[in-house]
Amino acid sequence: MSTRRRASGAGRRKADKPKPPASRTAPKSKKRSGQRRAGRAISRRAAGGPAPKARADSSTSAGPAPKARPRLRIDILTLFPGIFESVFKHSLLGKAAARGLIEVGIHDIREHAEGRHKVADDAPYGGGDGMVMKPGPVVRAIEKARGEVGWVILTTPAGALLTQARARALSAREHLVIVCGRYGGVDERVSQIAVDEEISIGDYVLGGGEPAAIVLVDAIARLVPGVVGNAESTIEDSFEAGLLEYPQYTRPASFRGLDVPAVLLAGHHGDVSRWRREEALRRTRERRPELLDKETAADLRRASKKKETP
Ligand code: 6GU
Repeated sequence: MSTRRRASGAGRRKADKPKPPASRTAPKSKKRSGQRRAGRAISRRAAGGPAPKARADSSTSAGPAPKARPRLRIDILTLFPGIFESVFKHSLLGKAAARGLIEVGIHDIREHAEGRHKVADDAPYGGGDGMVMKPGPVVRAIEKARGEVGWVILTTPAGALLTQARARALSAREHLVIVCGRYGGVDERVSQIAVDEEISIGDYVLGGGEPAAIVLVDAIARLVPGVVGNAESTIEDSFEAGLLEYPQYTRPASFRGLDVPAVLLAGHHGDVSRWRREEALRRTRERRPELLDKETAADLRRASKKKETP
């Protein structure tokens, strides 16, 4: 279905998720079925078709990890590889890696820089603060890491906002390459030549893309089948239903004068579900009203009406 377009000159469309409107390189197209980088033979699937379904389910069973192919490989390209060491060792991801579900590689972009000093950044043309990552080392690092099906993501505050839906889609891929941009930015030609998608983790500016990459990997990894114990637990998360999560309680039933809501102690599953849904809606309305689409707003009205007329 997706006809791969050979990028003419610098024009290379971001497949899948286009860059935010600022993009000058992306020709307008309603279709998300995308094309990838120019001049590279790629599989249909990699060419921006629907993300691959999770692979055959033989490895989800409990017990010692099957040491076959991991479900997801993630390669991170950075100027600061040390940042990732302890983070990934001490997280959910560390355990997933130990069980062979996810494989993570950290790569120093500077290794692809030239000259005795291995310079990987330079002052911006046109002036301004900060240093800009040079295109050569970044593109070479990407080309070495991405293989045949690697989906290349650049972390940048100028990217499209990360959402739970986006994280879920990315978790179904088999190989992600995450390039950590730095504060001053990355030469735009890197995106034109070798990046499939630019992602931001929120409307604030970080000193570098590394913390964003950690956030991204965490959000994606826990959605890979088998990483979080109970598959249902990720389905009930905040945002999966488009709502914030309902309040949770554990023992003791009374703490410093605050009691756990009686409905949770009574053991009536239907009542508990209803209560949770109402609480999730109430919280969302109070804290993040923009998350409520028309449909949920209607639900919310129904829920609060029921409350008023018992
Ligand atoms: Cl991905 N990078 C940087 N430097 N700042 C950010 C960001 C990314 N997302 C939000 N702020």
